[in-house]
Amino acid sequence: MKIYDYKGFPNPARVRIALAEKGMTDRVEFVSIDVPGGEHKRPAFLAKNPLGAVPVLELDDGTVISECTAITEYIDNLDGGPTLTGRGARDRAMVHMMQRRAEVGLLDAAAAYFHHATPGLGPNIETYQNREWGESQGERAVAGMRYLDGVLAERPFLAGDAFSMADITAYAGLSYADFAKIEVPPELTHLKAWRARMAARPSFAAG
Ligand SMILES: N[C@@H](CCC(=O)N[C@@H](CS)C(=O)NCC(=O)O)C(=O)O
Repeated sequence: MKIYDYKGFPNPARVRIALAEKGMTDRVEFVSIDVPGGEHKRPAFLAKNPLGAVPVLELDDGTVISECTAITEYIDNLDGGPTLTGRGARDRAMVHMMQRRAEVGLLDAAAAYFHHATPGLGPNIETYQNREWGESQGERAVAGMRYLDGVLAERPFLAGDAFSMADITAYAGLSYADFAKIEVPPELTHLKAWRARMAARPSFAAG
C-alpha cells in the first residue's frame, strides 16, 4: 500500500504515528506530495482526494482512502487486533467521540487559524482568507486545550484508561498549534504532562 503525504505536517503525522504504533511502517511506500508547492490542489491529486489534503492511503487494489480517522481504522483492523480505535461498542464510541472533540476543538481550529489569520501556505494556495473567522478559530483552539486539560485531570488518556486514536489526534492538534504559533496556556498542567508522556512513546518520534 502507498501513503501520499508530506512528512512533518500534523495530519500526515497522525497516520505515521498509527503505523508505528502497529509496527506496520515498513509495509507502506510513502509518496511525497509537495503541499507547500500546491501539488495537492492539482487535478492528479484531486482525483485521489477531492478535498485536496494529505494524507491519502492507496491500497494495492487501487482503493483510495482519505481522512486520518478512516485510514487509522483500516490500519488498526488489518491485523485483527485493534489497539487504537477501541474494542467493543462502548470503547469504540468513546474513542470516536473524543478524537472528534480533539479534531474539531483543537486540530481543525488551529488549522483554520493558520490558513485564515496568518499568511498560511502563501497567496497561491490561500485564495480565500477570512481573518476574523481565523482569529475566532485561534480562540477556539485555546478553549479546546482547556477542555482537554480538564479531561486529562480525570484520566490518563483521552478516551479512558488506554492509549487510542484520540490521543494521536490531540497530540497532532498541539503540534499544529505550535506550528501556527498558538501558545498553550501555562496553567494547563495536565495537558502538558500528558503531552510529555505521549512524546516519550517511540511512535511519536517516528511521526
Ligand atoms: N481531515 C483531514 C485533514 C487533512 C489536512 O488538512 N491535511 C493538511 C496537512 S496537515 C493539508 O493537506 N493541508 C493542505 C491545505 O489545506 O491546503 C484528515 O483527517 O486527513
